[in-house]
Amino acid sequence: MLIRTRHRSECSHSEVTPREVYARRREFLRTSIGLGAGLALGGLGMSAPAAAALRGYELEFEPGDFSTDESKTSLDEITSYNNFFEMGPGKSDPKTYADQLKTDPWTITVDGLCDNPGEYAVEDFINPWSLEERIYRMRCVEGWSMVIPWIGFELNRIIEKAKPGAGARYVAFESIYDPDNLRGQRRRPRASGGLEWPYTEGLRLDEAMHPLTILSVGLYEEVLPNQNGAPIRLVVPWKYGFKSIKSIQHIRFVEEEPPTLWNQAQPDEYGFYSNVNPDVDHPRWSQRTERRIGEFRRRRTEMFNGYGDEVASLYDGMDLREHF
Ligand SMILES: Nc1nc2c(c(=O)[nH]1)N[C@H]1C(S)=C(S)[C@@H](COP(=O)(O)O)O[C@H]1N2
Ligand SMILES: [Mo]
Repeated sequence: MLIRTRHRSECSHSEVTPREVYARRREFLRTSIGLGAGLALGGLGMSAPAAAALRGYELEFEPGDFSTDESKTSLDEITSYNNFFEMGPGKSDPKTYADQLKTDPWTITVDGLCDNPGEYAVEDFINPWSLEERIYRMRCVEGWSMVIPWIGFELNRIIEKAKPGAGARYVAFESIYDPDNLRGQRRRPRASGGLEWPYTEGLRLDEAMHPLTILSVGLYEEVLPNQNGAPIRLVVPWKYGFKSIKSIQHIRFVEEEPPTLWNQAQPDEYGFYSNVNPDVDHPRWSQRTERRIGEFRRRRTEMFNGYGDEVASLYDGMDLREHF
C-alpha cells in the first residue's frame, strides 16, 4: 500500500524544491527504510521508517499553505516530551511505553448522521488524499508549546466524502481502547487517574471543516511515531493540545455537543471549546505566557495561538469567557 500525493498541477514538487534536493530526499527515505528493519530505537521499538516499510507506507508530500516559518522544535523533543495518558501520566511515559500501542491492523469507522458512512483499513482511509507538510505552533494547556512539522491532510476531505446530513452539527472522535496493552487504561484507580476511556474529543462541524484542521499521519518526513498518536491523529492548532486527539479509531457525526474526556473529568478546568486564550486563566494557573520547548525565556501566549486571522470569525457573537 502506498501513501502518495497527487501533485497539484499549478505547483509541482519539483518547482518548489530544487531537483537534486528532492532526489536526495527520496534517496534518504529509501536508504532509511532499507536500513531501518535492522535498527532498534529505544522506546519506539523500531525506527519510524522501518515501521513504515513494514506497513508498506511511502510518505510523499508537498509543503503546504498555512505553515509558520518559526523555527521547528527538534524531532527529539517532539518525540520524547509528550502527553499520551493511555501510556501513563508522565511526559516521558509515551516514549518509554510506545510499543504498547498496537497499530497493525487498524480500522477507522466513520458513521453517525451522514449519507456515506464507512469502515476503513487505515491505509485505505489515508491513501486517497494528497499529503502536505503543515508546520504548526502547538500550545499545551499546561503552559508549554512546540512548533511541529506535521504531515497530513485536511479533515474536511473526510467530511465531504462522508456527506453529513442536515442534523449533523458536531464531529465526535474516539481513540483506541486496549486496556490489555495500554497500561494507562487499566482499571486500577492509580494508573487510570479516574479518566473515562477511551479518550474522546469533539469539534463543531464548522471548526472541523476549517482548512487549518488536519489529520496527521507523519512528522519530520517520517510516519507518525506511536507516542505522537500513530497511525492517525487530529491536529487543531488554535486550540489547547488536548483537543488534538491521538490514535483515532472512530469519527461520528452528531447533533449535540459530544462529551469529551477532559471536560468529563474536570468541567471547570477544560471547556468544550478550549481555544487558546490568554485572557481566560486555567483555575489553577495563568495562561498569559508559555515556554516554547527548547527556549529559556517565556513568550506571551497569543489569542487563538496566533491563528486569529484565520479562525476568529468562527466565534463571532460568542462570549469566549463563558464558552472557554
Ligand atoms: N488519545 C489521546 N490523545 C491525546 C492525549 C492523550 O492523552 N490521549 N493528550 C493530548 C494532549 S494533553 C496534548 S498536549 C497533545 C500532545 O501531543 P504530542 O505529544 O504529539 O505533542 O495530545 C493530545 N491528544
Ligand atoms: Mo496538553
